[in-house]
Amino acid sequence: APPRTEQALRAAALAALEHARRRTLALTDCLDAAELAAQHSPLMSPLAWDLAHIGNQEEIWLVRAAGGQAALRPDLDPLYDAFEHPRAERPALPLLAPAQARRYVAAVREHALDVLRTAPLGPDQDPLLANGFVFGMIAQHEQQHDETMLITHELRRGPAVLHASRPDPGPVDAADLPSEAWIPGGPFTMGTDDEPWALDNERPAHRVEVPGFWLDTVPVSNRAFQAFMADGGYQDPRWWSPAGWAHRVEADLHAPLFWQHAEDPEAVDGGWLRRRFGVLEPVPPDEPVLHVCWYEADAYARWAGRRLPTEAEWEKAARHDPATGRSRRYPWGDQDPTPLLANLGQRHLQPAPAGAYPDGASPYGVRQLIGDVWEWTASDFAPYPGFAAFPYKEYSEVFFGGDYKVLRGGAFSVAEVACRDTFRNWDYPIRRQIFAGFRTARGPRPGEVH
Ligand code: AVJ
Ligand code: FE
Repeated sequence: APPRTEQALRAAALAALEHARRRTLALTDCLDAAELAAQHSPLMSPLAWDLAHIGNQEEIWLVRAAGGQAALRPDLDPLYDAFEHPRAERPALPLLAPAQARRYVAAVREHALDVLRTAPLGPDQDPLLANGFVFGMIAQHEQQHDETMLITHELRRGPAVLHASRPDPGPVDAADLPSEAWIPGGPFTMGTDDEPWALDNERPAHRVEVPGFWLDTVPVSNRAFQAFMADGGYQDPRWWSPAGWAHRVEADLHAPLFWQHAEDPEAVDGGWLRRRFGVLEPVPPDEPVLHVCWYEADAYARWAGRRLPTEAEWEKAARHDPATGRSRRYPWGDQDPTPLLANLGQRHLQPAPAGAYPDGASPYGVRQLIGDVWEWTASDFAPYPGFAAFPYKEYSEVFFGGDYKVLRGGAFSVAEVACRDTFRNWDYPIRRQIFAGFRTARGPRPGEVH
């Protein structure tokens, strides 16, 4: 957890901001100005838009709101307001050229660090500054856009520009694990009041009664998903919700995004290739399935005689410590993630095999709840009882209302600062370019002993 003395809070905020900036620059310095200004998919902004938007949000919240300083570039606010122009229209705006955007974010950072050097950050300050919240919020915001930019890199055509080692998670013993874990019924504490940098939608903490259920020990693998495909799962409306089937037909879904048939199916285990950050490679059977939409996850679960877990089920499996009755920060306890516990932070550009990271398991023996792939849940994005928008309605509140499904747990693409058992992500149920997979659940069968 971020430390509580002012000096330590200042150091933690500085480290979080600098870490985010290194990642932002790594994702943008690898492409030329034309590629940064181009739109690689109508679903995404030009990378140069994300870059300047990162700076603009930092100017608004750190320089102006926290620092009380005059605006540097008020003229940029409407160009980089995410609600003013849909992504598809952004390339036509009079945006800063990539070199100008780089200079702008660097200038904002100078001012923001001046504010950080002198701002009072103790727990008794105004809630924007207390425990360094607004600095943590802006570091998380930049990291979230770094994930968005990584999605743009995934969609981009052309030779690979990003490179990373394969995950090295130690021995993987998925075959020896029980396929599901029993999470006993009873209340647990969902959400948080005391995680200093938790965002508004994670608050407040509240007790939730969760009946006992079974949860997959590991995320659904490519091998398991290919069994659904081979069984005609994409062709059988029985497995799909009505809205899911309509979308399946209209969008002609027949495999996860970025998959294509191998020309010589005999030569490739399972017969499928995938494009991953500019490289075409065989689909690895043991990896968690990636780039499926909520409708595909829901259909797979029904085909398997199961269902997606609710958000409360997911969070109980990830947080509840049966020994103490407490909710913790991570499946393995309260200590910060390390490379032996979870695949986070864009250290690798793919998930580790299903069953990896035994040290990161929850007390119930559930693995990879944090990192590797985002996990679709059954739940709509909605406020917790007692929710209060903070510090702005457009972070969460405008997305409530049933159009979005919640994803949990973070992926290899997600930074440590923006990942914890309470963190909530959301997207439309048709979205597939995000780094999303899933695991399944079921209730107890009548008379079943566990
Ligand atoms: C939480 C990932 C859905 O990207 O729309 C970025 C994060 N909010 N800028 C998004 C966010 C404002 C948000 N998600
Ligand atoms: Fe944003």
